[in-house]
Amino acid sequence: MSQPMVGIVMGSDSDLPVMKACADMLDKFGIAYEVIISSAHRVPEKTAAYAASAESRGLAVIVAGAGGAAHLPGVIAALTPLPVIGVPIKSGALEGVDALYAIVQMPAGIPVATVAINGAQNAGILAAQIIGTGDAGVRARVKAYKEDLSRHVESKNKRLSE
Ligand code: RP5
Repeated sequence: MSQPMVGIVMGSDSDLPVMKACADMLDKFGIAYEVIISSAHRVPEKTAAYAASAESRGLAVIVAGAGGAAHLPGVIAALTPLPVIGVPIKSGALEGVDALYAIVQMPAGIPVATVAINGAQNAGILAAQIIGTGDAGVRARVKAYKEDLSRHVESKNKRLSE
């Protein structure tokens, strides 16, 4: 098993069905990752220890997903120099808008790169793009992925004009 480059963290196992899309993208780009459940509220010490050790354990990027009062990405970002991507998870009465606001409205000095509500797929792509800045192989796979997207749109246009 190769050294994980991305830590995928989520507040609850109920977030797993959404966060799987991030893992699927990393699989596609050939990037090793680890997955853990660690809530900023239910297990704050575990979350702090995870964030504080992430850099020395060789991670390059952390993707953190949480719903509701979603403090997980921000707390992790406060405790690591690594880039943190936050995924607001749709849950409860406010359906993810609460999580979006909690994750995106970080104070100056502690950024979290926030994707859309349930946007775990984009979080995986963004993590690959960050890793790709220093890894030509990953960058080439991201490029190929984007070319595929554009071919897909063009094939739809072609069908429309037939
Ligand atoms: C958050 O509360 C989790 O990230 C999850 O999205 C939400 C609900 O958690 P569970 O009650 O399903 O464990 O902390």
